Amino acid sequence: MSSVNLRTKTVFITGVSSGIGLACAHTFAEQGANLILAARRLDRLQALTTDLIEKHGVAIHFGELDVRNQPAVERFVENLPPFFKAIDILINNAGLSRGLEPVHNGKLDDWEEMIDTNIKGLLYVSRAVMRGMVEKNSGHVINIGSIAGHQVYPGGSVYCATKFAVRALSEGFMMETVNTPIRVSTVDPGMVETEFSIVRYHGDEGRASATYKGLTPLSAVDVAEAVVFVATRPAHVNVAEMVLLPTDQASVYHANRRTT
Ligand code: NDP
Ligand code: 8X3
Repeated sequence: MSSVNLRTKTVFITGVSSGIGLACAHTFAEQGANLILAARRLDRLQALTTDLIEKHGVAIHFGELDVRNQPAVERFVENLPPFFKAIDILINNAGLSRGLEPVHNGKLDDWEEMIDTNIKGLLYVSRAVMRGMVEKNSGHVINIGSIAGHQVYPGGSVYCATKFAVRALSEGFMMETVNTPIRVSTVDPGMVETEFSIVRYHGDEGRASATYKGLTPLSAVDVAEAVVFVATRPAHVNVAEMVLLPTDQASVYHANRRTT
């Protein structure tokens, strides 16, 4: 069976203004896919779109979107231009962590933001997009989970809970669409050096870079290439779950940090 050709596909990626989502936008555009790009930072979206059209000549629709805003998510999907209406692949990437405090010192705003983005936002986007996939009887949802959806670490209770939820939702979506050709996958990376830790530590770049000290983390491109692999398997193959770790990481507790 032949692999899926992305040239004929429309791919919707959330959270493309940075990190893994940005790398996915580049990698899927390189493969000739037409793209729907969303994030909150519109200036970055505009620059990215110009760059991708110049380099790859693909069709792109982009728009400012906060995935936590359910009516805005509905409007975004409802108002897609006709060429982009039939979404073939949804990459639920938008997400974040905030803080590393134990629950008894936890900041409520941080919890709300993680839960609203990583769980509820993913649900809102999936609901709006999967409706169309079920109608046309085809599609592929690829969720960006995390090693934090497999193991919990102190200070990560809430973030890990959101990523355990992403894993549960991926399994549930897969079961709910098993009588269709729709595929549902989760790609679950370990440490990836992006803006993730800067966001976690509310802009403290020193603390963020210490996260990766002495080891070689994954790059956003490493993850994007894995996502392209998942998306291009032949139609009868579903990579249900892929855990992708740096060679220097064996679990959320075990990392090989060199001192020299
Ligand atoms: P980045 O901070 O570099 O990128 C996060 C992206 O998500 C940004 O484009 C941001 O865009 C977007 N985003 C955040 N909140 C919202 C929102 N409410 N609505 C729309 N977009 C939003 O981090 P990563 O690339 O590392 O993170 C991407 C995903 O990968 C996340 O789900 C994260 O949990 C997951 N992950 C990351 C790992 C890592 O070690 N880096 C490891 C495992 C998983 P904007 O602010 O412009 O809206
Ligand atoms: C991000 C990876 O280990 O920082 O999901 O939680 S970790």
